[in-house]
Amino acid sequence: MQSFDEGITLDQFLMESGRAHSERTGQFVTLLKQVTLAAKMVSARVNRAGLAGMIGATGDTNIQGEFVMKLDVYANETIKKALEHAGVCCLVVSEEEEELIHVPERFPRGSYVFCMDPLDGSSNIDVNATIGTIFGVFRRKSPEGGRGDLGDVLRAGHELIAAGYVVYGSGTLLVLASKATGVNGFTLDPGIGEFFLSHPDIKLEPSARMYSLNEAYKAQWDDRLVDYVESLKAPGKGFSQRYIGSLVADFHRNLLKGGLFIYPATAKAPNGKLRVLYEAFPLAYIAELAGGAATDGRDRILDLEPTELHQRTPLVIGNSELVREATEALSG
Ligand code: P6P
Repeated sequence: MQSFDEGITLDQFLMESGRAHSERTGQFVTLLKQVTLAAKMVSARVNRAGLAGMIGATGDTNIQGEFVMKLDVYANETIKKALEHAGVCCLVVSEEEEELIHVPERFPRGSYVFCMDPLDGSSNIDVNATIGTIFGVFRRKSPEGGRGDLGDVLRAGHELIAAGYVVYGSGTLLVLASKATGVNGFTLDPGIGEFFLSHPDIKLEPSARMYSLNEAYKAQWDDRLVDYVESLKAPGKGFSQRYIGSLVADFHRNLLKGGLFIYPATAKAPNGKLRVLYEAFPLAYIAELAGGAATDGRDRILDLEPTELHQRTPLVIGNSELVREATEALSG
């Protein structure tokens, strides 16, 4: 593949991947290009949020009952607008909206379905902690050209054809995963507004000694989880603990350095807190392509079949060996 002085651009990579997906219509590559455009716009806004008065709640609450930060609203609208007119998808599912988002009649309806958390970790916005966008892409099941329906989204995670996330942190990095291309990371050069391939063919670091979960909830955990986490602290195990409180940031650190992330069922959240369609599914898809694993504490995440749009699940994700140990402890 040809590259500029700085390296391979995301556009070049996508054109290659279009061929790798033996894509006829070009819709898949166009969809990912539109996501890239939206990511650049959200990144610019996130980085100016403090100055642009975008920090702070709108005073509204979203369907999750969380205070909606202005950047959440901006990210949701920006990504929807980038997709709806491009003729690449028929439906969008967003954490920010209770119902299915149908592409308006005035636009052509494409072959794909886009599930997203437009701005994950938004409770960290006003403390300048890393936040991000998480997304998964299905090919529609309903007839081409139609509005699409719940059957296009309430389906097993292993039917995803691509997934990714963007972390808006010290830099902006987009991680893209598909069976044809594996897991690859692209870093934005804000000076020229282009993403460059910076993390080719990401694989989870095998010798992982990091665990990540919110231990403040320990009193609400299943006793088997208490025992398992305590076992990680045993002298000589060599584990360290990190918890940013932003799923996309905690996952990204583990993807690059190896580790185990757990958001378990608790007394307060008996089905966990994280959402199946636009948090657990995309990250589980990425983790498995990077050589890792993801379960709900018993079953493989990608085998789940949600019955509701905003269904929650416990999540155990990261290095295969650690996920296996934690899952055996939780379900044994
Ligand atoms: P807790 C952020 O609000 C979020 O949805 C995820 O990004 C993060 O992993 C989780 O909640 C943190 O939840 O209960 O530990 O504050």
